[in-house]
Amino acid sequence: MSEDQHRGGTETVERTERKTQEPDLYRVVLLNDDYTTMDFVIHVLEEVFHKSPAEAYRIMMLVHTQDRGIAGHYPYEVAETKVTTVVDSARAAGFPLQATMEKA
Ligand code: TYC
Repeated sequence: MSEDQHRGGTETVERTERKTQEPDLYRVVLLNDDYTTMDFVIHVLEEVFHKSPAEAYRIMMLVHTQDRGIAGHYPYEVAETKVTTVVDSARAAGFPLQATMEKA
């Protein structure tokens, strides 16, 4: 028995936090437009967001019919880089495709 317990004192128990903190996540959202081709959006979803062809088609059609759709959830800087990659590659291909990020 410790000195504190023996004398009826209080004891502070310190424990090192073992769980690693999960980072805040951000949704990367693709927006619909009338000019970007469906094939280009599918290509972006496969190459930038690593979606399967079936999942890429599903998300593209969701954006096409609902005006927006989530491409994925990422930590802040990853989401930022993906938005830049999408917009830059769309511009390079001559498309107005837009992507944004928002806190999940
Ligand atoms: N609406 C476009 C078309 O009809 C296709 C499209 C889908 C564009 C998703 C952007 O994020 C988008 N060609």
